[in-house]
Amino acid sequence: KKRVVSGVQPTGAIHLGNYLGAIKNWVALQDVYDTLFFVVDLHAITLPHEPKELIEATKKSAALYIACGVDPSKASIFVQSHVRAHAELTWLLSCVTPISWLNKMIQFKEKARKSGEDVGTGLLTYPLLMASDILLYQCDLVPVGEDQRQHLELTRDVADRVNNIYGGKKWKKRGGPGGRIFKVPDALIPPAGARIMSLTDGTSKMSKSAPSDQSRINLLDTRDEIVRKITRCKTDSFTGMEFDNPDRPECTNLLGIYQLVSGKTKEEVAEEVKDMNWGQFKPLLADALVEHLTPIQKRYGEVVAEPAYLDGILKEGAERAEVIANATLENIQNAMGFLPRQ
Ligand code: AQP
Repeated sequence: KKRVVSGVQPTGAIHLGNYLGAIKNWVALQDVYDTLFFVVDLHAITLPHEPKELIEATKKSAALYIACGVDPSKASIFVQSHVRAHAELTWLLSCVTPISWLNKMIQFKEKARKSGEDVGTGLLTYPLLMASDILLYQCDLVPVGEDQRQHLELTRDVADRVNNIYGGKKWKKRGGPGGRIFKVPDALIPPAGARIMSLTDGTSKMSKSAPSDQSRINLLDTRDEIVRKITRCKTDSFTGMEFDNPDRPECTNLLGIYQLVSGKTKEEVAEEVKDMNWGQFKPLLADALVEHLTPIQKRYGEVVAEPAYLDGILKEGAERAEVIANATLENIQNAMGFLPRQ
């Protein structure tokens, strides 16, 4: 089976964008691929954070993966920091990656601009932690949204560079088995329409870090919160509802959300809503969201009510991940000339 890895940062509440753009797709992937899904807590400290919130968000994220349908009997679910090889490999990769490659990363430039002068080094080297997340598992495919494409390209370049410098015959000469150190992964492009936009601005993505909670639906929002957010979300003065009108980004976004949570096709939705006005469409969307999220919230309640169950899953997941990750780490350490520990 081909292998797929992916993760979400525990930096705040998991929202509808994370769910429709990532976690919901994992549920389909776990039936086809060998999958590892982790809570990427090491990534969550690149910007200043509150330790108490991190530990809570980490537990919450893992519980939500399961509540959304990620099945621990099919996929390995674990916390990134529990597998130490992630941090160790990042150091090794940082020593073979030119700084100029990292300086080119658009996300770094944007986040550094917002954070000012005291921005941590981790924000620059973040893509190498992501490269470690992927390369440690010798995975074939990585589901990536548009915003992560550049980071995956970097991962591929770093893998090629390590394979060229330390792999193959050179590695054999150093006493290693030779061959390739890292598998070079490909992007798995998520299904179309999976980019969910803000409820207050249809041209910017729904995001955990946006200051206003009104801009997103969190997976654990109550019925009242969902209804209130949908009632207040940005609209326009056109009549009728339609997809893909460039002057109506909010309309396209909300219809897209409705399509994904109702399980209908785009054509079915377009036909159903074409003569509606916003006042008719909004309650339809709010109801569909509540109906879709209620079973997830119920399952979430059951998972968090049994902490030992979640602990057990995370322990098992980390143990399985560690076997694969440590084998890769050992290979690259040997190839780089580190004295093996006896
Ligand atoms: N709005 C979105 N639509 C579709 N997919 C989205 N993802 C995030 N936002 C949307 C996907 O969720 C996964 C987890 O991403 P992450 O935890 O690395 O966070 P992020 O991509 O930086 O986005 P967030 O969650 O909103 O956080 P901030 O506020 O930091 O930008 C990824 O697969 C991502 O594509």
